[in-house]
Amino acid sequence: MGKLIIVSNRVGSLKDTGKAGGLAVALVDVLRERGGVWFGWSGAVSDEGTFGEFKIERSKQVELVQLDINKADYDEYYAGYANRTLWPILHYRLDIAEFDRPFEEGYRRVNERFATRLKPLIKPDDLIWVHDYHFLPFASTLRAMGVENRIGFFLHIPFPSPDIITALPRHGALIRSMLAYDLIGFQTMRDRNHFIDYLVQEQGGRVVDDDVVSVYGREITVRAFPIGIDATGFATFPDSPEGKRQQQRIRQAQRDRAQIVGVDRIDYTKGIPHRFRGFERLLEEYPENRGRVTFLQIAPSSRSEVDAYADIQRELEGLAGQINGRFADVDWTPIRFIARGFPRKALAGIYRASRIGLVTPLRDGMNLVAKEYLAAQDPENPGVLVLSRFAGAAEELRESVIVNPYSAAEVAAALQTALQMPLDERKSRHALMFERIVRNDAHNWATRYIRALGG
Ligand code: ADQ
Repeated sequence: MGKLIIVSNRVGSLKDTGKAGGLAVALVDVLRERGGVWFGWSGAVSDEGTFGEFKIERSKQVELVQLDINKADYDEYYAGYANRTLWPILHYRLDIAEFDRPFEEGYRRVNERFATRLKPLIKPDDLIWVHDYHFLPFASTLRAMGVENRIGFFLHIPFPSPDIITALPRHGALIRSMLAYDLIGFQTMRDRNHFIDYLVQEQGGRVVDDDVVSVYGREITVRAFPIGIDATGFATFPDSPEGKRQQQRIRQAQRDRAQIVGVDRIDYTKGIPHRFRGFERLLEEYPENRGRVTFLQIAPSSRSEVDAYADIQRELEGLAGQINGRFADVDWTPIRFIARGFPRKALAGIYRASRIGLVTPLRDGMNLVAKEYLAAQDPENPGVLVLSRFAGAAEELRESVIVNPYSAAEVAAALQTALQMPLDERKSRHALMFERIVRNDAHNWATRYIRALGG
């Protein structure tokens, strides 16, 4: 059996410092099981590290191999094509996507350089698993260098319908380059179906078997692999000292008020301003909640070098101020907005102390916060998940209260339903979903994918 090679933009860590998500931990686990390499960008921008030595970290059959990129790569590949072109398009935001020839050029260049640097590390029986939108053409670059190994791809973010993808200049060449993979995985059936529709409508593909598409003389497996979290592990975090401390702080400050919680990276896809308006509508239309319900939004900034992100924090501060100004009382602040991250165990305590998890992205590949919120609940007295229909997680978490995040009225009504939900119903809904996220946890997800790839 050959080793496993994982390629992704950022590489996980070998030490579980409590900051890494369950996903990185699960991938290191599967790398340990068969021996492997995790290959990607170091996160550093420099001219020396770009063509020179790798940064290598080794422990127990696993090697992390990292490479720097230079300033032009950062601007064109990372901040450019990945985050200003592909990220918005794949999240259905044609209106803010930027198309720029140097971005495409930088994207191709970094894919080629990374493939060239990886090539000498590949042995004939190795399995190669490439992750996410940063590396769509990676396999085709490897194939051009003569690599014949099994190569799989998994997209962590949505894949929209052909109507949207075809608005991307030169989409034909880009998507065609993906056909060098043997297995292409998506988060949901919806994404998978969109991709197959695209192949059929735009590239002359033909579905030959359940999950197999024949296109340009190759057969490619296209399947949904909904990603999971380490649900059993996360379920123990609220009872850790840090988890308990957060619960205590919240209970002391909130007394018997019900807390609604939102946790996101600041990103226009997460629908945070819409969520604030939904909460405002709750206070308007269901005034019995005034003084009794609070909303805590935790949202550290991300990708602030991209213009579309820079303004969101200010918008949220403005909205919170406005809503608080309108409804607050001497002993009650309706919205608390915290613009920084929390360690995972603290986060678990915050989830546990919250009566509602409010997860309302406008588009999301999966959304792991929804699953973490469920995992952190007390099964004897669980809170309620209010979940956007546009999160990939909505395909699996059908017992949550599903909403249209664009409608403030619908979000308000869903919050009211959740606030009034009787204990029995909360318990039965939670039990069904918890069982499902335990069964399909991060480790199982990775194992199923690798098996499908031929491992
Ligand atoms: P993201 O867009 O980053 O991931 P998500 O799935 O919600 O979104 O994962 C975010 C992770 O970061 C969670 O583990 C969460 O706990 C953590 N996090 C977020 N805000 C935090 C905060 N304030 N403090 C501490 N931790 C915080 C992309 C796709 C998703 C897909 C994942 C995995 O956009 O749709 O689910 O990859 O495939």
